[in-house]
Amino acid sequence: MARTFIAIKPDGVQRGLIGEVISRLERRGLKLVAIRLMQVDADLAGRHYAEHVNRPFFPSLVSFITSGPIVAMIWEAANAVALARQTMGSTNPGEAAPGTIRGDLGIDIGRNIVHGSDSPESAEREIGLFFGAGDALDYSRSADRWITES
Ligand code: D4T
Repeated sequence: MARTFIAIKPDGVQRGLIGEVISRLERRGLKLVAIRLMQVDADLAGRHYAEHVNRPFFPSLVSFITSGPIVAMIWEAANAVALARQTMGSTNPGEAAPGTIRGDLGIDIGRNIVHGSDSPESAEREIGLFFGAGDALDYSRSADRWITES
């Protein structure tokens, strides 16, 4: 089954949106297989956002993501990356569609509540940065057959 890495950023934690974000992904049907409340340090932030190192917003991005606890998670579903990004909405909450996490809960690109992997390859890399081997649980839910046909 495909996996994606989702993080509730410091703004989501500080605003009391942990339950809201988890609830939306759960209600959609994705399965939570690992979760960790943690503080990101500058080293991990730099590795996670390595692709943005030369962008003008990089320093503020690192400062923001290290500013307080985040909730790191692994979610599972067929096509988990695309499903989660659709549920999250566009990167800029000001442009995100109503009904999405960012479209319903945010207004500013620098405070966009959640992170989600943008490809299966990114998901694998990011899961490796935030979790160790064996952290993700393999289990089935009795509701699974009511969420997917096969
Ligand atoms: P994340 O990585 O947070 O899920 O966001 P996206 O995958 O949707 O978007 P991204 O990688 O392009 O941006 C990473 C992160 O940087 C912030 N950001 C981005 C910002 O503060 N200013 C900007 O101009 C851009 C493009 C928001 C998300």
